[in-house]
Amino acid sequence: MQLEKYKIDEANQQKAAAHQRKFDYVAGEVANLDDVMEKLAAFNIAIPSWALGTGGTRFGRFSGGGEPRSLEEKIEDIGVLHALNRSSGAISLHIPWDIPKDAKAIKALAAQHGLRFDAMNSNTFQDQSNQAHSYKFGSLQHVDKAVRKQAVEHNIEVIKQGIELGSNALTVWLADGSCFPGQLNFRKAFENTYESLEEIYAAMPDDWKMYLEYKCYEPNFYSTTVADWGQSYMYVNKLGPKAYTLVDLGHHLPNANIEQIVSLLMMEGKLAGFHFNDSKYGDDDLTVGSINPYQLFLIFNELVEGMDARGMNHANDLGWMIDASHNVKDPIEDLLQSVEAIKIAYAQALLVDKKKLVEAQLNNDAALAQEVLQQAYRTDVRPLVAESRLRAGGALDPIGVFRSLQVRGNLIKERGEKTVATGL
Ligand code: AOS
Ligand code: ZN
Ligand code: ZN
Repeated sequence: MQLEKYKIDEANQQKAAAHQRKFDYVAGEVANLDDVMEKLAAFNIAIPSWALGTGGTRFGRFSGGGEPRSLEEKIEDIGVLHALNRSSGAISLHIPWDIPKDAKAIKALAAQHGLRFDAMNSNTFQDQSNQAHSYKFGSLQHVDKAVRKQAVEHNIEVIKQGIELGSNALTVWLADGSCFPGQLNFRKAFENTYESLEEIYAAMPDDWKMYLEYKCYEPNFYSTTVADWGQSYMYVNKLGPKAYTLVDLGHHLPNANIEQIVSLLMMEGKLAGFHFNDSKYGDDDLTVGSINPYQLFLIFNELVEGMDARGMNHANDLGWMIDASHNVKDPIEDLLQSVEAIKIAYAQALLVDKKKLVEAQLNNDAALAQEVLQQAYRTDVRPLVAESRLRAGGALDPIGVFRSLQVRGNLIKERGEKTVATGL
């Protein structure tokens, strides 16, 4: 299934006049309009291969039908997303949920849809049928060297597959930890994990990065061996210049000040990038911006400030990925919403009057600082984001077009009603 450009253009025609009115209105208010439009156009967010099917929970899974049954079909779905929003030009694979049997052919198919391969994700949190040792009591932390070795080798295999595809980053998320007090020795678990990570690190090409994710709980409920940003930072700092800390928004204790974590990791040159999602309670993996869009804006405000202070390229110098999974929405519509929410927060952060904010900070003027931030946050930047899509050949109203062209219906016709995305 491929979306024809002329159909998107036709749909845009119907919305053109109303869009132009809204765009002119907000554009007139934005002093740095060209800069904002240029940066929005360059900003892409990688789609995780596991988000294209209904994720479900451990209590059940309700497939919407027409889900991708292979890596090729996942790439096609991301092609649809990218055709609609022109901002989803990358895919993040998960091994072994995705098995790129013929790397050349997979790479060519992705290129056909304008996609590149973002970070590769390894999986040592589940047992595969062909595996010698179990990860029930951890992988890189395991008390048994043979289990650690198996997990290290898996990660090295993922790096090899990534090289073939042109990726240049490995994301390591560990479920390692313990469920009960006394179950493990924290220090030894850390040391084992560090030693395993060192071996993986040594196998990475020089132009690769390791992204080490942290998570405070789940599936282990007493301790996690990379539990928070400080612990991840300890590992990546010891590992060396190719290792960075990845922030997944859902992996913090309630009310953590994520924007402050982001700012400080960037200050140390150790921020890898993001797994974007939203949550009310824990690692809910809900649609980005569905619960707390103000927090997302505050994070982007720190990102823009920090990246500018360090002379970084917004689009390329950090890893931008979505990590979401849930039960009730069409996965493609959900991802369109997530990408849109990220671009809105980014656009708002680009509108912050930095000069005024710095002045307010130097004068200890807390009220003015809040005014400056909320002036940007409360600006309706949706027409700017839509205009950026339009100029890049995308849809003014991606979900509207997805629905009016009956994309899901066509996918169901093509793939069937009872499909289960591979790996989930
Ligand atoms: C798990 O909670 C982490 O967020 C992982 O990044 C991710 O969900 C997983 O790798 C997908 O399998
Ligand atoms: Zn994640
Ligand atoms: Zn997570």
